[in-house]
Amino acid sequence: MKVISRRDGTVAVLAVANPPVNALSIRAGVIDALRTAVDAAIEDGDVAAIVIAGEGRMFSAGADIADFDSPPATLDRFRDLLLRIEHSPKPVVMAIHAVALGGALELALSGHYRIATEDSRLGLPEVTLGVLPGGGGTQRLPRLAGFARAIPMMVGGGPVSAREALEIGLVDAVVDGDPVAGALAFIAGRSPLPPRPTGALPVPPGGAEAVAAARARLKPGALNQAPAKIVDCAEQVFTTDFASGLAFEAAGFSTLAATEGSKGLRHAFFGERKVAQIPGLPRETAPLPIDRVGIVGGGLMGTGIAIAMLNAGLPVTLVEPRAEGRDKAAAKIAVTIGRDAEKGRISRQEADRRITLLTITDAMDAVADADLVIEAVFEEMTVKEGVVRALDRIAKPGAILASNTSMLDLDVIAGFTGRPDHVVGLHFFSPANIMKLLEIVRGRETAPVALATALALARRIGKTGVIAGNCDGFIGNRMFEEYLRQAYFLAEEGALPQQIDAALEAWGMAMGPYRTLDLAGQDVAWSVRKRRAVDQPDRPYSCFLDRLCEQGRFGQKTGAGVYLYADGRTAEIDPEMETLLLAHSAEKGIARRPIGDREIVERCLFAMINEGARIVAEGMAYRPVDADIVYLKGYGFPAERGGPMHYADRIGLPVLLDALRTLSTRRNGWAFEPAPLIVDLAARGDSFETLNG
Ligand code: HSC
Repeated sequence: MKVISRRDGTVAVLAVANPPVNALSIRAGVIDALRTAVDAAIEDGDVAAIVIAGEGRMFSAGADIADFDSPPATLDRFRDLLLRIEHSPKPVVMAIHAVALGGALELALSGHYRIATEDSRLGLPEVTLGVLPGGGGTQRLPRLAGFARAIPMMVGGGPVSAREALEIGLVDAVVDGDPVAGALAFIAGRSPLPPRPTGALPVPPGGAEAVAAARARLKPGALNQAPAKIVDCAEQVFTTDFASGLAFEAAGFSTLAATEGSKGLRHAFFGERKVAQIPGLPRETAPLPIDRVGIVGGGLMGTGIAIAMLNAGLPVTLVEPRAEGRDKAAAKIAVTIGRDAEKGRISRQEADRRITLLTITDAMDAVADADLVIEAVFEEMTVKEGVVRALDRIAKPGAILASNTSMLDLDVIAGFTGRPDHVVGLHFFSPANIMKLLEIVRGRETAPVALATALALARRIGKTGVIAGNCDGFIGNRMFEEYLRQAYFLAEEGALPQQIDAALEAWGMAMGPYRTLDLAGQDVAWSVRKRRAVDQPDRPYSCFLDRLCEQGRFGQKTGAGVYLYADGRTAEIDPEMETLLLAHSAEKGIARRPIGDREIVERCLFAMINEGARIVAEGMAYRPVDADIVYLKGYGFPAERGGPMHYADRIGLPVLLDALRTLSTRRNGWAFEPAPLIVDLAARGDSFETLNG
């Protein structure tokens, strides 16, 4: 039963019951069930008023995102329901608790009155999915809350609290406890309660100014076309009548739902949730409890990881042998958490509470009672070996031992312990307290419950955990290496670093490869290149950046890398780079040629996708979407493109395959030798999506 109907005196109480989030689904029959219940209540002579609520955890998370691609006539069933509620001759009161987002808030807006519990969040996040509020939200919200509040809510997508909603007239009362009891009391206290259709409210003033201000803030050429369309819809409120505004909005919704941007953002939404599923492991498998964390190594990484844990309220014991290192780590942690208090993100008391959760010591034994111990010591196997062997002796039975390695073999590390099933890799990205991605590395013997525990921990500390197999570079850096290799080749063949960066940034990457390298430290990539020269002599790199590194130009931290950083932050083009590149190309006998932006984007991305396909085929990523999420969360890949593997699907694998084959005939073409998985999928007419399960 998708809607539970009951009577309380003369009030019909209708509760949406579609766990886990009460999505207002057309395909699952929720909309039809609600329509039937509303019709019955309106027609029932004994019913004087109607309350609509949500059963369980929340009012509702909105329309079912999986319905978006249905034909407009199907989507209209949702809109017809809202009009039916709005025009009900009996008053309809919405009883909101916890969450009323998107279509759920639009459902609430179609009611005549709204009651919300203190803990409620109300918002129109459609823009984050590349669409607009398509259930009348763009026409009803400005009428109720005014343009100055409504437009930022729709363009920004962020929710408001129940209290804010009350202030702006979005809800009529905020209650403690049971929302239905609150709605019933609201009705009882205001008898008779007249129906009050939102669509019939007078248009408030200030529309033209608010629309002009919002238009001025739009980013030209943005991949997400929803903000501009939302502003157009808001304009309709004061330039046309309600019915025409609704029709304009409905057409805009379908146009946006068909854009690449919306498809990419929806793929990202579902993907982010899919990566939390471990194939073969029942979803209800309970993770192991983590109540205390030990971290060994108080350097940059260890300190960042400690801050991430403390911010989630987890007690941390940080072990650092050097007194100077301990002082530095303590200061860094206090300053970082203190800054959150200064900026008003948390209260001073909360900051103090978090800092008291920290113990810093030089004694490794202090982690004996931790449920999880993370080693974040120097990236050198012999150093890791000593620490991990000691930890295996010290840590209590059943505790998880994690390595923060970004490049060493996890199976070798697990072999230093008597509990390889409880060893995982936790590859944090720097700064570890900020970056959203956590690659969770699965060793040969890692138990699924240890992975489930790491995933739960990631969520608890506000990160997206993605499980990666134990291969060099895991998912992210292994694909990034191929992307960088092309960026290097393109530079020695004729493009300048600033052109390569600009082309990829215009395509949507948050930062081009050269600016990324300058930020991360050119020395890091240099050490990888040196390692590769020994490991993989048959897969050459361009070595022009090595010359830069030999001069100590390691990027932002040294004031110069590929770019110059006079103020320590802003990248300025260094004319010397062109001189260096011309000399390098001449020395290598490469005739430089003009290179277009399209070639830059294709070569960098196709090389990355090709490696992604190998990673999937080897089982190093469970599914292609796992590689997508790594890129969206950790590498500044544009969410509207849905991640590299999704982007490949959008181009079409046969087209990608043709391009790979052509590129494989050119200079250094070995890097484009098509991955067998792409060949197979293209031959079968399949896509990466078919492997996502
Ligand atoms: C919208 O409402 C469009 C409207 O303007 C109407 C347009 C007009 C006509 C349209 C008709 C179509 N749909 O996040 P969790 C799943 S756009 C489908 O882990 P939490 C989720 O995939 C919508 N599924 O839970 C997951 O599935 P799994 C605007 C949805 O407690 C499961 O529910 N609303 C779904 O951490 C649990 O989700 C939003 O953008 C949905 N709307 O967080 C809100 N929402 O178990 C999106 C969730 O199989 N949702 N699922 O992996 C959220 O932000 C979060 O889910 C909550 C709960 C904060 C609600």
